[in-house]
Amino acid sequence: MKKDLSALFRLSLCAIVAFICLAGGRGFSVEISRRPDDLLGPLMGNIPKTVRVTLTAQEITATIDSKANVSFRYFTFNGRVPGPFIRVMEGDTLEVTLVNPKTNTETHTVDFHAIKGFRGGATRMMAPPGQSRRSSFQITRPGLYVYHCVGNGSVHDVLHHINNGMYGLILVEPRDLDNEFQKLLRSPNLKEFYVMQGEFHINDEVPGNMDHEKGLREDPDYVVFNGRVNALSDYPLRSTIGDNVIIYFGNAGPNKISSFHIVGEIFDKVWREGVLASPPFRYVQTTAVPAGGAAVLHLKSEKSSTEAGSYLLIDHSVFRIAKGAMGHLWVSGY
Ligand SMILES: [Cu+2]
Repeated sequence: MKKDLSALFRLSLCAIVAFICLAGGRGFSVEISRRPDDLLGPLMGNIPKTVRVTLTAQEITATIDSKANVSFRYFTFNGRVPGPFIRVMEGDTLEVTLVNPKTNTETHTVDFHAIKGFRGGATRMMAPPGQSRRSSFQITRPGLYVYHCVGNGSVHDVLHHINNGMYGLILVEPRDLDNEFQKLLRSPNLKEFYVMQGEFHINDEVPGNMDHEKGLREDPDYVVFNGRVNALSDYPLRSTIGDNVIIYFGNAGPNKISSFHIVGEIFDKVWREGVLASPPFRYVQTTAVPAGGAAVLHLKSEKSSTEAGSYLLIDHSVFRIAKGAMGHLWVSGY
């Protein structure tokens, strides 16, 4: 009996060690990517309200490159990269709850570029493992904004937590119903998508961890859309000819400016820098989106000028395609 228990103990130990090795290094498969259609539709009503959002910091090991069998220890909001798409209207109050479970190892917080003051909310929302924070903020400026973690607020943590996937977008719809973007939201056959570009610098000696030196050299291993290689090929953007397609595109960086382009398409309207209070640019081939910035892109597909089929989403700094910066838009006929 004693011998049996000892064998059982050894077997359990082996299983635990194998799990830790796989989870910390290569071959542990968890879906990290948020699907591009995972977002709530346009807001209804025009009365200022309180929008409540809960963000849970989750430190997760997941596959970043299934072909090369590479895993990475991500930091996420709500378990996916990017974090949830948050949608409010100009003049609303945003009530944010940040939960940092005690199983985490890092202090987390959130800096909303849509908030004026309080370092974007980061000073109020900073929570060590096992604690949570709640605070409310007035949202006064329309636009498409990035939000991201800055860890404990140190320079190292700012780089580390953005590098590791802790970011998302918040859309502040203009309250003016005559605003051109607001009118687009009320047009027929609307298809909205959520895409974020991010770079990952991975330590060769400690698999799964960030490589600070590669970050300083601005030499990422991966440049990807929605958290991992092939995320937007496995889960492409899907539309039909006749649709009004909107892509909410954000660039987390941490370093590079994205030259976002769709092969064989021209953006009919681009609200550059995510500035919705100004008129859009028309007929744009490639749009530059800075690290920590965003853009709202509109594609009107028409039978006369749009071919059904597959379109490639790329960063037109084309060597980044070899690092993963590619996805697909599938356009079907009637
Ligand atoms: Cu964090």
